[in-house]
Order: sequence, then structure tokens, then C-alpha cells
Amino acid sequence: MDKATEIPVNSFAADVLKGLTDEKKHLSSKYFYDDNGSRIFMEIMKMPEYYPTGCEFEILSQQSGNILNELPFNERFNIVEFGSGDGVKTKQLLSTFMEKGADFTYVPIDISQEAIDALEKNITSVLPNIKMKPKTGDYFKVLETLSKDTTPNLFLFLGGNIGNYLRQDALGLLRKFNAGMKKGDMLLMGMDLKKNPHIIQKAYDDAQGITKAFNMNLLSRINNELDADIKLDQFDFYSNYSPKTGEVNSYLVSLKQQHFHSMVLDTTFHFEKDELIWTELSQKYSFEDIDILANEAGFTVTKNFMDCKYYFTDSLWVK
Ligand code: AVJ
Repeated sequence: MDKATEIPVNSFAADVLKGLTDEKKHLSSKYFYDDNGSRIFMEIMKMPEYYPTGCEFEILSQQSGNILNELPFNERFNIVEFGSGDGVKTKQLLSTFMEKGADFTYVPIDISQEAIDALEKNITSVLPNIKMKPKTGDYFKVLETLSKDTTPNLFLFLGGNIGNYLRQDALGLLRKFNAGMKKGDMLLMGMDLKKNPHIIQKAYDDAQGITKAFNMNLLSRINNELDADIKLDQFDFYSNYSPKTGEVNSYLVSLKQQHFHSMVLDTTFHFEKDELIWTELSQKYSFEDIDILANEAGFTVTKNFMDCKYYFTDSLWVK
């Protein structure tokens, strides 16, 4: 994400205009997650090729007791989750923590109201006694209110979401988290590990085309929200993992020379045949990459929790 995309006020229109008039066209993956996109992402998480969800589910099902043991808190604490999604994985951690008698309030934060509503149902149906204060919207507004009281916090940033940020932006985000945290607060980071490139490639380029639909949703949003006339069947999807850099990069591809018009932006956008729109980075990490990133952002890695295949880690950091 660049600087301009961090301004929350009507950023979609402005970012589409900027992204599709830049020399190299781009649209941010953060715009995948409207209610429809969040629904498609839930489909992705059910695909056998998309291993991160299953791996993190395994970690949180089997090792949440160990995670709890690593927390230095001896009083009531908050569990604050950034980008909680449907909460299926987090439920594993929460239920283990409750069984072990931990005293906490769960504060999930998500951009999508639909996702938050589904989450609340989902969690309270299994854990009726949980203390829960869900929030919709901006992470940092919530961080600000939390840093004002003395309750210690465990922050969750799961699913590998950090991988969507360019290195400098990831550092910027983590430093902002750090600034909003108290000394001794903990951060559990879901991070996808470098591994056999075939495994990664298949996860981001599924045969069913669900990941394609996820990306195409960006174009549907432009049509619906910016009153545009994009012909969806004239775009394709391409995704590629590079083991050299650890990056998965995803793109929409213009299948012919074409243009579309947006009434809201009052602009016509031109595309060459085979021109790309870069839509997403999904960075993969080694343990060394993780250490360096944590340290540069002001954290110390306490412990890494892996699935049995070592595909994914929930990395526990302390400020
Ligand atoms: C939700 C950001 C972790 O990058 O793996 C899934 C999103 N993109 N398939 C990821 C995604 C394509 C996902 N994250």
C-alpha cells in the first residue's frame, strides 16, 4: 500500500483513479474485501489447495495451550484481533483459553460488517459465556482507545495478512502496532513460510477459478460503485510465486486492447492487449526473515508455533 491508500475517506474512487492511470497499473488487494469479496474469501479458505487456513487451524487447535503458557499476564487481559474474518480459527484459541480458565475480553475488529455479524453468531453459539466487544472499522482508532487503559493485550494478526504489505509498508504497519502497544503486550502474527514452490503456486492459482473470481470482484466493484462499463470476460487472471523473492504476485490481464468509462470518475481508462493490473502481493517468509522484521519493528520473537508440515507459523512477539 502506498501513502495515499492509507487515507480512509472515500479512498476507493481515488485509489482506482490513481492505480489505473499509473505507468504500471495496480489496484490494492485491500479492496477485495467488500461483503461479496469476503464471501469469496471464505470459499477460498475451504479449498484444499489453500493450505494456510488448515495449517493455522491445526496450530490453534493443538497449540493454544502452549501459546497461553507463553503469555506473561497474571491478570485480566484483552485479545484484540485485527481483521477477524469468520473467526473459525480464532474460536480454537478462544475455547482453549476459556477451558484453561484465562480471564479475557475478545475484541474482534474487521472492515466488513457482514463478517463481524457472522463472527459474533459463530463464536457465541459455541462459547456463550465469552466476553466479547466486536468493532467495525479502523484498527488504529481501536488501538488508541486500548492504549489508554492499563489492561494488558494479546493482539492477533492471523491468516498471513501481513504478507499483503510491501516490506516498507509492513514495517510501517508493525511500527504503528508497536506504538499503540504497552511494554509487555504480545502480538501473535500468522505468517506463511517459504516452502516447495509448487504448493504455493497451486494455492494462489486454483483450477476452479475461485481465486480468479476473488480478483475479478475488484472489477465488479468498479462497475457497481464507480458506475463503469468494464466487460468482465475481457480480463483474465494470472498469479505467480517466485521462490527467489518469496513473493506471490497476482494480476488481472487485459485480453485485448480496450477501454472502459467510469461515470463517477469521469474518466476513460485505456488498456493494451496483455497489459497487467497488479492486484496482490502475498509474501512468504523464512524464520530469519521473521526475526529481522520483528526486530526492525521493535519486537522480540518469543516463540514460533508451526503446523506439522512447517508450512505456516503463528509467531508470538513481545514488545
Ligand atoms: C488473506 C491475505 C492471507 O494472501 O494468502 C488468498 C488472501 N489471496 N488467495 C493471502 C488471498 C489469494 C490471503 N490473505
